[in-house]
Amino acid sequence: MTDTVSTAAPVFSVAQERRIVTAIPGPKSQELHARRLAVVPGGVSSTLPVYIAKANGAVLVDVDGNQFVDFGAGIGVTTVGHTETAVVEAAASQLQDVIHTLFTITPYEEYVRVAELLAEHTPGDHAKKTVLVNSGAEAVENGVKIARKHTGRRAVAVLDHAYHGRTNLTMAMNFKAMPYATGFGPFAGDVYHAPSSYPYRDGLSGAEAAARTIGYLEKVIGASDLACLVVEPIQGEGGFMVPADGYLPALQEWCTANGVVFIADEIQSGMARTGAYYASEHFGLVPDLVLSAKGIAGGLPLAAVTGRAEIMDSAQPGGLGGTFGGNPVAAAAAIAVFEEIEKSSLLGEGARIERALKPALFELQKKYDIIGDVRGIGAMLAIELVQPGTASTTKEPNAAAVSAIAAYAAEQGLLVLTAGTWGNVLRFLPSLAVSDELIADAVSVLDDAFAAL
Ligand code: PLZ
Repeated sequence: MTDTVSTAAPVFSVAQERRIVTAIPGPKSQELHARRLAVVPGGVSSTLPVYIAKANGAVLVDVDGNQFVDFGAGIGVTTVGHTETAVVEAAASQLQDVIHTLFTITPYEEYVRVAELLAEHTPGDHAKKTVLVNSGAEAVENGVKIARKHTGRRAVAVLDHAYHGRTNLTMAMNFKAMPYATGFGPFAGDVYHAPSSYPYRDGLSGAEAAARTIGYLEKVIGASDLACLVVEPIQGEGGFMVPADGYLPALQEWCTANGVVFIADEIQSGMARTGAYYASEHFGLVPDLVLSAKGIAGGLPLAAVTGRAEIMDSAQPGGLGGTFGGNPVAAAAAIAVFEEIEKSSLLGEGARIERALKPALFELQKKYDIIGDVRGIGAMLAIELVQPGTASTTKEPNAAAVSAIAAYAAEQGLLVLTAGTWGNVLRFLPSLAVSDELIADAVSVLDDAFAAL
């Protein structure tokens, strides 16, 4: 036994098990859904319209008493677990003290502490500074603002299959028009989409894919006009593609050599999800700017741009801010998340989850030939589904199978999320609180779902 491994079993207020007691959605959820349809626009959809009354650890409880094993964690937000005790206590205590002042009017310690923690835990040991904002998209917007100010250049480059948000600038940065951008233009200009590394589909080595990306950047934009390259080290909405070896370091090296700010969008891949604080670490990257959101505050809205002090300091006084950015309650929750990661050795949990889940997914792939690819790192794993008989040839996307499996799983009490440019990826991003038993249980549901296809 080593003293770095926590042996105290977490205590849960909800039994960590699936339990289905009604049709899905149940009668109370259906009633709520009817009310919702009258007052919430159709543009806001819900993957699984069961209305949640309680959540704890890796389990959601709906208003009808059904319990779901949550393999989505609110798209990678409740990484430390739903209603994690330390997060709840820190937020509750902060609510009693100060709820809001606006940091740019009268500051408070919690903001500074989060910036210190981010300086400590983002990759690299250079001097770093942080601005806190509300959402992932806002972090992307601010990263681009800062990079443009620092370089005096106009162009922004992103990669194919990327997802960066729903604001005007970030709509232009996403790969998929539908449903994120269609009809919502005009869009921000000077955004360029470069080819990415997608080993299952492009078959390129990291060096080959990097040469293709860099060739595009040099020809289509020209380094001297390029402010920043924004990259998700493991793409989230795109389908958890892990780039080929050497791809990301080559991009970073080219950016450094050409004065281009290298921005890692770690909004989905960060905060201990992959077994490292940031997925960048798996690739040996030291990004100029790192974007955090989602998992950073255990479920409260908070996001951050952390980066090299000299780049972050290029914005003029008053140039960065926002009413709720770095809200004291969200900041207190974030401090608790960082403490919890250390105290409960949560960096080991990503690897544990990968050990429990990934081999089981490879076993499913042996059984079901529509599983074309199994990929991901830590608690960020996915399978890409293709049409029967095409897994090693044309790899024709199979979105229908993904929808059918997600629907079957939901009826059995397992919430899984979809992803992918063609909607043909099932992604698994449970909270780090998910036990090996729940993972085995979820795999048996998936096995049944594939068998039932
Ligand atoms: N960058 C890598 O994954 C958010 C989108 C949910 P916000 N992804 C989930 C939805 O349907 O809107 C995301 C991301 C990456 C940026 C964002 C944007 O983060 O907090 O949703 O603005």
